[in-house]
Amino acid sequence: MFQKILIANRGEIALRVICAAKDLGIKTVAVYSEADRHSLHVRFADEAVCIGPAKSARSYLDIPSVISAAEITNAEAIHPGYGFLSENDRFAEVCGMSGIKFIGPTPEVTRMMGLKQKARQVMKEAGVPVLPGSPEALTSAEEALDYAAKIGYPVILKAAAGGGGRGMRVVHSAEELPNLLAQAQNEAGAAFTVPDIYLEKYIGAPRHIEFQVLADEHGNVEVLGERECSIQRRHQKLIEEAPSPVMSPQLREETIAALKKALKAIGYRNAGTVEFLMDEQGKLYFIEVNARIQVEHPVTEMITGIDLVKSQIRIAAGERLEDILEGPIRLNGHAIECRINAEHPETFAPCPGKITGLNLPGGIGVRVDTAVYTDGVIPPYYDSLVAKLIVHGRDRTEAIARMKRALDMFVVEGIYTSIPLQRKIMDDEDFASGNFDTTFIARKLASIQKH
Ligand code: MV4
Repeated sequence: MFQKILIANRGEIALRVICAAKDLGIKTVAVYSEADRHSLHVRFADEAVCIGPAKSARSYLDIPSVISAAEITNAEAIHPGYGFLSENDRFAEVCGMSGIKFIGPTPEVTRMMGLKQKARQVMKEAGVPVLPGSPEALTSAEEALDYAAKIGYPVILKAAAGGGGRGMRVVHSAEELPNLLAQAQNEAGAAFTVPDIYLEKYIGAPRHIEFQVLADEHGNVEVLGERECSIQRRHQKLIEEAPSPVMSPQLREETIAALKKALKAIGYRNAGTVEFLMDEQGKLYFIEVNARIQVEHPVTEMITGIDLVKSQIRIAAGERLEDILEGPIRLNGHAIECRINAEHPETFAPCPGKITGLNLPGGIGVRVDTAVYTDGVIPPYYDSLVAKLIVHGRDRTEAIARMKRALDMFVVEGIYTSIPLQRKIMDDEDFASGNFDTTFIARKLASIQKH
């Protein structure tokens, strides 16, 4: 096992990795920007290195600064958290060249998963259902029109190197396709190193369901069930839960079997998430792989009892999944996470600032992952996540009741947060009955905000 690891991140996820390392008896090195000098990840790590100014391009995203910090502190491995350098294949490569273990997939796999059509192709070959689409990048409007005619409208244009919804265009008819293709190509050319665009069948009002995987360096893969992530606004998830209220045991088992085969074929290593869309018929279709630990990983931890971050570190140290997991994966009860953001409840504008008063909820079945404290400051330079409030119950009804009381007891003074919005969603009848999809927030926002 490693003696010392460096955490190339900040905020709640940096603290989360410090917790996992402490549980394993591993020393930790924090890195921080000048804006994060007084952050809890700096305070609770064994050592801390300032790596640059507030702007992340010159600190948390600066590969030479992060690598230097690892070298001067003799850290043997780097955990990238989520965001920042977590899916940067070049960073993983530089770690390797510097003799530092990157706690994540190999650079080759990260690169391949970043190319959406390539990922789609390997999934399809292993029997994971994918949407009908163009197998290669589109080379002309004529070619795109041919595919779209074959598949049937509506279709969606996506950037091969995109993700998270950037640069997508929905096409409803042949007339509008050439223009939308040109727009998508321009946008992708400006935003990504690979300008390619492909198309696939468009699903309106899908549910967003994702599967958590763990894979070791000996070719073993396990899938830890799914998460329901449909409650989102503009590609920012607000609420995640596990299991999905609409997943049947049979569909889960079929999907898990296909995913194990696919991930073994790819040579996937470490933790990862495989995203799917579910259509109105309840069919799942692969969309992309996230080769990192995700914000919403705690809901899976709560229903499996498995520490995913600790598992990541043990996998990177060469341990076998059978030794890490100690028996079959069991899905137990129901977990829900609310992302508490520093944002205006009506405009959603980020609201950084000083937290003048704070009460974190607790009690049975409640977990709070956060790096905030009274008189602490949320800086304007990074994302606006203040805390993740996670609850667990024997069933979904108990989990919702616990989320309501925990939100009621969650006090954050000095800044606006999404707590009031989350609390209202918990009272929504369609949320309670599990009757929702990715259009839920857009459809309900006006009426939710009125009450
Ligand atoms: C889609 C889709 C409908 N049909 N693909 C958005 C993020 C990116 N990961 C994929 N996304 C979508 N891909 C097809 N073929 C609808 C979306 C989508 C979406 C997906 C998941 C969660 C929220 C979403 C919000 C809008 C659109």
